[in-house]
Amino acid sequence: MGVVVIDGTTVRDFVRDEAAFAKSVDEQFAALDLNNDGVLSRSELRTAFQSMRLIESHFGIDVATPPEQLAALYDSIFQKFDGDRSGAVDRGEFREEMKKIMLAIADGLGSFPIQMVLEDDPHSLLQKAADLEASKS
Ligand SMILES: [Ca+2]
Repeated sequence: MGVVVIDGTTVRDFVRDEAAFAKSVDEQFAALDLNNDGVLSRSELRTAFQSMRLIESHFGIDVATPPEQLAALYDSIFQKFDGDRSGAVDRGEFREEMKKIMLAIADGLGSFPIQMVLEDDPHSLLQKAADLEASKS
């Protein structure tokens, strides 16, 4: 686990740095595409969100959420990502939706820096946002 100090501006700057953001999201996408077919299936996306924990802040899951509600929630998340309703999430769809999620997190953080404890995840976008910020100073 690592501790980062992060605020909304850090996250927003990261999303606006299109090259860095696209590269990070693409790396994350590749890591999540377990069967390497170039798209994320329903179960791959679900595994992703279960491990990312991003969802807890963005979609308001807490530990007490019953399994059937969780299933419905993951379905609705999948539909959000699968913009063209093809039954799978491609790289462009993933980028687009991750951008929205990160901007929503930025709004939630506001301008007041907070400490966040991140689990060890080489593909954590929040970690990368913090790294980018640190590299500038
Ligand atoms: Ca796949």
